[in-house]
Amino acid sequence: MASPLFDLTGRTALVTGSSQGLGFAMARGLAQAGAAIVLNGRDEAKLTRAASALQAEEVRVTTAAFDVTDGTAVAAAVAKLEAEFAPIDILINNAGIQRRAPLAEMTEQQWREVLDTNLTSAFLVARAVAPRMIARRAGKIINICSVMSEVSRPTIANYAAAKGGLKMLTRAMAVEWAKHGLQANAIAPGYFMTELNRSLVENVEFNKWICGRTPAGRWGQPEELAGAAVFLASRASDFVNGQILTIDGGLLAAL
Ligand code: GCO
Repeated sequence: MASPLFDLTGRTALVTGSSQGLGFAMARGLAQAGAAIVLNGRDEAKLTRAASALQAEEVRVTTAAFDVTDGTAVAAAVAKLEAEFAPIDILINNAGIQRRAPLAEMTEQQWREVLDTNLTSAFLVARAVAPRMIARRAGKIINICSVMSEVSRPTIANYAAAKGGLKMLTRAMAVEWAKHGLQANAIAPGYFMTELNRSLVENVEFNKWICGRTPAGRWGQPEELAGAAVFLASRASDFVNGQILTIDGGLLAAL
């Protein structure tokens, strides 16, 4: 029997980029703790499949297909959800992409696409959701950072810059919104088996390096983020603000 501290019954969570991967795994974890779920993505077919999977587990779920980098679309989608589905109590800013390239060869488009999707979107969605949370004097915002909020590696300067910025945006949200009863925190995953990392997992040399570089000696599984998401979405974290909870098998602890 889970402690009532972690019970999300009666709460509604919007998870961006949640038709698959880490976003879907966290959405499912919140649902298993009792939350109603809004799945977001741009591919309606993927969203429908993801929603069906949750409905099969008797989850109250809806989908909202909108581009998290388009402020007008974000504002309209959030207004519609609040009016027609439920007030958004929990926001997980998870949407993220990768456009890998050596920095000196990186195109402006590769830079801007990653910064827009991985950083600016968190600002745009939080800006749409937070005023309503402030009016209700309660809300949980969870930004999905990365170990790349702290370190980088060649070919992902755009991703590391975005995730570093997202760490500081998380703290900025906490500083401005904690007095209104909101808690803004972040989860920083290490290397997880996702579609975004398929090319890395399938690269024998990179796979060997990651398993050696990570004290746990393996890649993370998406469902291993659910516990941290439930904690930061629940009453158990009501006095936690501006924190980055790293889930990386010990990677950042090791030289
Ligand atoms: C890469 C990976 C990483 C991971 C993750 C680690 O190219 O090194 O895509 O960026 O996705 O962000 O937390």
